[in-house]
Amino acid sequence: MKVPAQFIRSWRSPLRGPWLTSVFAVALLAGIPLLFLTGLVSYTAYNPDLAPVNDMTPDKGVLGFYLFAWPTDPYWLYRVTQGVHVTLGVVLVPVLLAKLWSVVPKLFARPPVRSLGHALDRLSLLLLVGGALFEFVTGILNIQLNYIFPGSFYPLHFYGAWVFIGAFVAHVALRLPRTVQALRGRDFRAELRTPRARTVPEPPDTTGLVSRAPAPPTVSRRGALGMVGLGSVALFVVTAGQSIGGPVRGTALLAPHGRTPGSGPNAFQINKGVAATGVRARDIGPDWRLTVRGGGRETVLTREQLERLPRHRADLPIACVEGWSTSDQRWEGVRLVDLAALVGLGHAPPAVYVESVQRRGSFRAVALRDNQVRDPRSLLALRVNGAVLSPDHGHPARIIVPGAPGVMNTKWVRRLSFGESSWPV
Ligand SMILES: Nc1nc2c(c(=O)[nH]1)N[C@H]1C(S)=C(S)[C@@H](COP(=O)(O)O)O[C@H]1N2
Ligand SMILES: [Mo]
Repeated sequence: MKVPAQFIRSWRSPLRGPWLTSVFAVALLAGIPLLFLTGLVSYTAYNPDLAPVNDMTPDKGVLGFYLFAWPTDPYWLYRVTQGVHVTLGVVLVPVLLAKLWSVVPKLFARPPVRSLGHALDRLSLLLLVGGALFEFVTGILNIQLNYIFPGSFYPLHFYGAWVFIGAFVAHVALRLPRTVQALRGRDFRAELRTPRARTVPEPPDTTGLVSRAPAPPTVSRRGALGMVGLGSVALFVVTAGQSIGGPVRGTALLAPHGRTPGSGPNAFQINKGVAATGVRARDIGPDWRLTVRGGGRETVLTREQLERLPRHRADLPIACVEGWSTSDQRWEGVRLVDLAALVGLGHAPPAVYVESVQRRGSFRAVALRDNQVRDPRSLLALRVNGAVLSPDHGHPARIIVPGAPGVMNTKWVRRLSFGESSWPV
């Protein structure tokens, strides 16, 4: 397809140029590595390598080289790493869009390929821009609960992240000298003092970013930077509250779950309740039983029997992959260690496979690693904040583990299988 000449000439903003592009680039250079690292860390928190239950492609081949056993200390670990990941991702959206806007004329540069080097460069840009858009779009869809992708979010977002970061590293290596040079070409503070009337295009250059037929400015560079900056600040203000939790949650205007979870001991964020997961009343009623298996043994308990086991407390938050967290809640229940002891595995409890009564949908079952089982704060909780768990929070019994993603805290638990040899997967 041939792009008409007047279309190319229509990129006439007098603001475009290597300096402005470089300012946006520096902001992304500061943010993207942290976004990538918190993303990698978040993936580890799922224990993806722990048998093919938490993830369909458990060890991710060579890309799983960095996986490590997710610790239970500090107990707010995932709350912070995932809060940073999601909030930062949202906040960087205006910067990413501005950066793409600043270079968009290059997308239509003619001829499309000038040399082999140029072809490779454009291919890397395709991976860079495609990777960035893919990661931001899948991430935002996920936190807005739009699970429209084929297959699971995790492998898509994970592999996409590696493609993106590969292209990102190559791009930074190739463009850094040019970026440094461009930034030196103009004084940032002087630019912030320049009003629209005195805004002139950057000098003509070889990068192809500066318009060859610039229109008169409608906004200063200061105004453009301010708009992007304010956009990011505004997004921060309406997003961060969901990660902080508690009363601050009221500021999280973009939170998809609503902002006020009611009142009473069970009044904190619910992800999917009984209705959304299709849990039947009779499965969590008086006929409910807990099965504990492992070491070749099996024992079945009623809720009354469970109530009579030694009861412990732990103040722990729920921190979801979607970025929201609750403040610390006071959970009360039976230690996982004590449940392992029921089947003779109390001295060195192994990993456990936790199944809920749920018969369809995701998050029906997860595996917890031995270090999580052994933490004395890891409970099969029966009560929260002094009251019996509400059905939506997982009555008759739910898991709560320090430091772990919310999804590890299985609700409506039906069966605990200690030791991988007892796992039905
Ligand atoms: N059985 C079951 N347990 C589950 C879920 C689920 O859908 N089904 N959702 C998980 C997710 S993703 C989160 S974040 C937490 C939320 O717990 P809450 O709804 O009590 O806040 O529960 C986890 N436990
Ligand atoms: Mo979650």
